[in-house]
Amino acid sequence: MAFLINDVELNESYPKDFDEVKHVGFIESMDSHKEDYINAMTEYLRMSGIYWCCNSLALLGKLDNNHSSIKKQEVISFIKSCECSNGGFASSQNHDPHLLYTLSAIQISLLYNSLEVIDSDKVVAYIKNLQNDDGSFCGDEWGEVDTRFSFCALAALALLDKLDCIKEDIDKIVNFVLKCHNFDQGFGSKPGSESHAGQIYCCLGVLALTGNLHSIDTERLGWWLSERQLPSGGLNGRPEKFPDVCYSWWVLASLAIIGKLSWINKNKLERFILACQDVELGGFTDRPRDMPDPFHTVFGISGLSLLGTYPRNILPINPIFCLPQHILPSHLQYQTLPPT
Ligand code: GRG
Repeated sequence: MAFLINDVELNESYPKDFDEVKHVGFIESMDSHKEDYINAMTEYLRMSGIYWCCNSLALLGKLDNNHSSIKKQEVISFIKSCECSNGGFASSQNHDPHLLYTLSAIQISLLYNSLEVIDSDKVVAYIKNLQNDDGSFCGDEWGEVDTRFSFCALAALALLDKLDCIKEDIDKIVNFVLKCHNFDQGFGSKPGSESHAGQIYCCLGVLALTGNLHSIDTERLGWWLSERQLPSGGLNGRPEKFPDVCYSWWVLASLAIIGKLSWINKNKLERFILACQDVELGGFTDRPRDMPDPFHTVFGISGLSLLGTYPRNILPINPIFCLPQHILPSHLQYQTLPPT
């Protein structure tokens, strides 16, 4: 009986060299599409979109106000315009505030060395208000609970140096995350939900930020994560799924946090990521020959940064915060597990 694997075949014509100039051009071109249909359709995630773009440029050392077409003052004014009366940030003006966009707003402010644009006391009040009795967090006032939001809440507080404000709740926050820990050692979005690499990254982030990485079996989790690598070298987010360049971040950052980055074949993953570049437009696609977008571009570049295998000018990235290491002061260099 033949086994069918959901994978892609890499062919010799796919790109092998990192085209930095094209990627910078692709990201900067996002700024000139303001009247486009796609731009209007992605208003609901604009703040995160700006974070993906700015982080991509920053990792390439190109988030320089004088040289980039993305202007610092415009971005900072945009962030300010999305601040809501309850302290949270919306994706765009006239949208509801959400933890996802609150974290993105903080990340962009840090990338521009402008954290003062964020009223941290108001953000703390906003985040505390979204916490539930069982330690979980809602993403917004409409009540969806997900381990992504536990991570967004803790990462936002950590970046603002305000984790102390919830110190009496840390145990229940961690307990909720551990309730989402599955028999296969992965984590899901809620108790009983299927393990998924994206949720694993979020849960490991919470455990790392609270000093609780010792409470899970990282050897077996390392197995689950390294089994995400397919014959093409690409990574999927859970069993039976196709590879996608974004898992070069979610899986690899998770492996980095638990000190097991060497448990996958780095050369094969690098080959897969490079094959996902769009040679004409620049940017990265989910799989070879699809359409590039800022989401897959930032996670392609971030994955290459973590791999550190290719002689290129991608700056080292922090596996918890998904920001360039050099912009994070020493109190934000949270401990990950030593390599094994
Ligand atoms: C600071 C990097 C950073 C993140 C903030 C929002 C967030 C915290 C984390 C998201 C983690 C997550 C759940 C990532 C997965 C995203 C994704 C590609 C989901 C697709 O899910 P499916 O089911 O795809 O459509 P598969 O690949 O499973 O078929």
